[in-house]
Amino acid sequence: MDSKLSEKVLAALDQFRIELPSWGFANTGTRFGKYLQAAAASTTEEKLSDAGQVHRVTGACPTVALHVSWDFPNGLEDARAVEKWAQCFGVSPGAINPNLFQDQVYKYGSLGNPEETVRTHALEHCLESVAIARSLRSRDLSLWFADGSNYPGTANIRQRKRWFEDGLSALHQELDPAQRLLVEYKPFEPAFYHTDIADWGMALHLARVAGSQAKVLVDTGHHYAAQNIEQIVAWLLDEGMLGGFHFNDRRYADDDLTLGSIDPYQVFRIFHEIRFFEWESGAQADVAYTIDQSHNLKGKIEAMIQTVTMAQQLFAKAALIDYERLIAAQEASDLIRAESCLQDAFAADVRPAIKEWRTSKKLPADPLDAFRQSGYLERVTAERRARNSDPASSYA
Ligand code: RM4
Ligand code: MN
Ligand code: MN
Repeated sequence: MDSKLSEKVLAALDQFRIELPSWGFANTGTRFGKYLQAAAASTTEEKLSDAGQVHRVTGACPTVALHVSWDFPNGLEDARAVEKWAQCFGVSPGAINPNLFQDQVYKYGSLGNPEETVRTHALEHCLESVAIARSLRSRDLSLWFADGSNYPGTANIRQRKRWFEDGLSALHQELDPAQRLLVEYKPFEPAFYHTDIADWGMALHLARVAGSQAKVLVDTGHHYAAQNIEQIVAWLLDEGMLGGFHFNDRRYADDDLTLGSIDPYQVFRIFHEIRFFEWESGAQADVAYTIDQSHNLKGKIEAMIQTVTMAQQLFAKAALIDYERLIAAQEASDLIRAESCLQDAFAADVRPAIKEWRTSKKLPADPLDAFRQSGYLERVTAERRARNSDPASSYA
């Protein structure tokens, strides 16, 4: 690769940060059960410790997204301890995710529940999450609602929409000026007939109604198989409404597989839309990149390192697209030349330039190998084995 191109890769990697999900280090499973891993983290301290390892070898993951019910079992009271562990393991708290799907009261929904007491309970949980975010100086409150119904006629869809509008607006009023609400959408699961926030149009509507600090969060697994995700990304960018991503890959539904394992060109096309927007607007897109994966079979820390490495590669490839050339080809409707701008960048081997970037930052040239050599996995496997032989009931 010539030096002009490798400079582009180095500059892109300097700007690329991706947040780790605390729940990605825990034993998670499918609705059929969990295969337990001896090394899985079960406390927040362990999750942050594992995240710290990923950041140590990649240098690209300084923050960790946290799930309130799993990481703050005593709510706000736990914030100081979480802050201390994060600091101790060299990471910072990232997005705060309220948990609005696990408590028994949420059987018929949270903000969309027909019972007012449950809607109030859900809002209070969100408000406490804002307080946690404030106390940890976290910018984003990241909301995913499992609300929906399983059978036609069983829910008042329009009424529930209005309950969501009211709840999110009330929540938005409690934000500090620099905080954001990210509204995630998902077409189905756990609800199988209707989901209250099923797609990006619904999330966009609710974010607009909630207030100016609310944006849309795109989870790459939360689309129908043939949907053009990068077009959604382009539209949200153009509307100033793209808040962030949950990255994962999938073959069928919300499979939460490691990024780029099935379709790396999909992720590249998303990065292309972002880079194209940045090139045209001259400003860096204010978008939070976060991983949201469930490592049922792969070793959790290794799967995370693999994901970060893949994300860096695909982001670096997108940074090689020649936008002047692309625009000229688009304007001339020279389809093959335009398409090859993307294909050439995707085909480039960016790995040597990425190694160069790592070395210049005093990071290991091969993060996975460095992790394997470190002995960390053997140590935590021995320490955690006994606890992990006892299947717990919660998702993470
Ligand atoms: C959902 C969604 C949320 C995540 C939960 C665990 O499908 O992706 O973002 O918090 O799973
Ligand atoms: Mn998600
Ligand atoms: Mn999901």
